[in-house]
Amino acid sequence: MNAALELLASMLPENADAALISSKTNKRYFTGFSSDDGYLLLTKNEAFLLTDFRYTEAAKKTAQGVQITEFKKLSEKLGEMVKKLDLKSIMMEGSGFTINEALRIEKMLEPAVVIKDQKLDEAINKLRIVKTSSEVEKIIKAQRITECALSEILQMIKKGAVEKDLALELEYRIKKLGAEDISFDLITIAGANTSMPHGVPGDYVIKDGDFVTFDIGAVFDGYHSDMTRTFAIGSISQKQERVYRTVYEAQQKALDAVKAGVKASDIDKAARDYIYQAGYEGCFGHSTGHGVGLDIHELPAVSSENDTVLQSGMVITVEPGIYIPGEFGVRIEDTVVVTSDGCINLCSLPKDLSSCTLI
Ligand SMILES: [Mn+2]
Repeated sequence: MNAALELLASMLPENADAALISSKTNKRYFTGFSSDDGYLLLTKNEAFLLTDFRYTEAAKKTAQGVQITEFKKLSEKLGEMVKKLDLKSIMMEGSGFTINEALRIEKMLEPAVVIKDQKLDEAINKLRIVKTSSEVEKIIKAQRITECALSEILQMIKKGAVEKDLALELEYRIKKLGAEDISFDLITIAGANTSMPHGVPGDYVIKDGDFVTFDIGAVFDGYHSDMTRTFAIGSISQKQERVYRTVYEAQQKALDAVKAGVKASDIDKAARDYIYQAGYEGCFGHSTGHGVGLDIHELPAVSSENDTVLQSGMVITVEPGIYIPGEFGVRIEDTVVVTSDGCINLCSLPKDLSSCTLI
């Protein structure tokens, strides 16, 4: 077994003989191997990756710390393993299986009993929420690719450009620069569309005085990056300028509040209080951030509801925004690593208004 698998095995409660893991990202987290199909079966001292013929060769090359176990019929193989390993009780992920799949698997595991609680998910989340240095390295690599790609197309962000052309061009460059994928459908929206936090790039043609929002990221070796910059095209109104400066300051307040020992909700509060006091209550309807890793949105949520205490090694986004429907919106987002006395910002592109003003 590898270190991550050993840790999880040591966290299995006494009444559980094994854990069965199905979700793609959790399988990747524990084995380094990514596939939609197959299961990870972990006992207290052994780990097996159950896979079918289509994935056996790739799994043997890539998967770490597990015995690759090929199956022709999953029900037969699972039954055989339950018997051979003398498994009496098995935990299953609450979030990795659909109800149909869980019912089907539960039958296959008989006579072992499936433990139905959240404990396995909690144990996995506890490991995944704090990143190792090698995980952080991968997020940094994804972020560098994103910044490089954005820098390459910066001169295209101007009057006359079409939103979806910018998204396409950026996606091409991100992949060309070595990313395995984009983090999510890239958001490159402009003008009145920027008031929709997750607007979809379309045929809109950028004009003078527009804000253009880029919420973008890449995936490197499974790990995501996430960054948002809002650009001003030519000259903007005083109202736009005030909103930009308010978001900029709010983000700074939130970044200044990040350090180990602080509650996630306090980071949200730092940004939210500043925005509300500036008169924009009701214009910031999403939370301030989220964890980032093998999933683009993972724990901890940086929201007013979440009192999780930040620990060194957590990777979170800080992304306040102000959105005025029908007019415009501004969001500024960085991804940071929490440290004992603050944070390390993984985003190095400037975000002050003069740097983000393009002609
Ligand atoms: Mn984000």
